[in-house]
Amino acid sequence: MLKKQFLFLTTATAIFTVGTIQQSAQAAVLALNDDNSTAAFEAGDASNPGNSGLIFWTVDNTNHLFQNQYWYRIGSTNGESAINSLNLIGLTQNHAASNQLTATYGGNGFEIALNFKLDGGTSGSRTASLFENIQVKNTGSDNLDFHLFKYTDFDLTDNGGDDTTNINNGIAKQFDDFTLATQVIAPTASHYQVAAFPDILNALTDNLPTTLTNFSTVTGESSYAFQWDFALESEKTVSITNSTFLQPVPEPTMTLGCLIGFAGLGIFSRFRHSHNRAVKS
Ligand SMILES: [Ca+2]
Ligand SMILES: [Ca+2]
Ligand SMILES: [Ca+2]
Repeated sequence: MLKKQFLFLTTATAIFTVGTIQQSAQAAVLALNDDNSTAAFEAGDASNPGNSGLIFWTVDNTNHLFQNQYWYRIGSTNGESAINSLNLIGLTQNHAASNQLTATYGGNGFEIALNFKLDGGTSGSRTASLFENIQVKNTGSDNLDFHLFKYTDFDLTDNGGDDTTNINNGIAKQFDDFTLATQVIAPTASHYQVAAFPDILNALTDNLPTTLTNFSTVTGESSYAFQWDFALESEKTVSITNSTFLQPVPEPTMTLGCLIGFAGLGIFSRFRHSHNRAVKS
């Protein structure tokens, strides 16, 4: 315990410059900033499972994210825990509100290091990217039956009710009329799920072991998750990356959609015309 505290204070004073972290490891919201984009990361605060991890991500002043967080489980008998319920043993950012940060959590026989890098686009472009790397290291002598969950709740263009989400071949796409979010993960997940909100959040916060269902498409208020199951040997590290891109819904897609719509109406009209004639004759 003393060693952990010492490590924490050393990290905080040597690298970190935002004062709040020394007051309480349980309440630390850090900003990430780059060009047209800002995100906020709640590193601690285990009191509200829906309010930890990344808690917003704006692009050109429009927020698209409600939550982006990791849960884990060891073995297959208990429920999952959010990583911010672990001890926060390191929180590093070169300077306040720079575009990168790393949070390190210590558990019983393992450590989790989570690294974010935000890459905003030019002002008005409505594009931005977020790169995440999460490393789970077995620091003990026993092998760990590890289950890691990445949970994402976009509410695109400030409203999740008109969003459609689909996961296909390990790529999650969520869109409304204005914004497209694409998330690419590596390595391939063991399981995934798209569900109406808050089904997945409830599954990750109950007391039962959860295996995601591989359900792939939902329209309306929703969130999604990926699950990696792996055997983590002593002293070994598993690394998982996620790249997420926000962009405007491409205009050509909308135009093509309109053309298909008009063409479809034309065909329907002709069909109905000939059908009516056939019935009448
Ligand atoms: Ca929306
Ligand atoms: Ca569960
Ligand atoms: Ca949502």
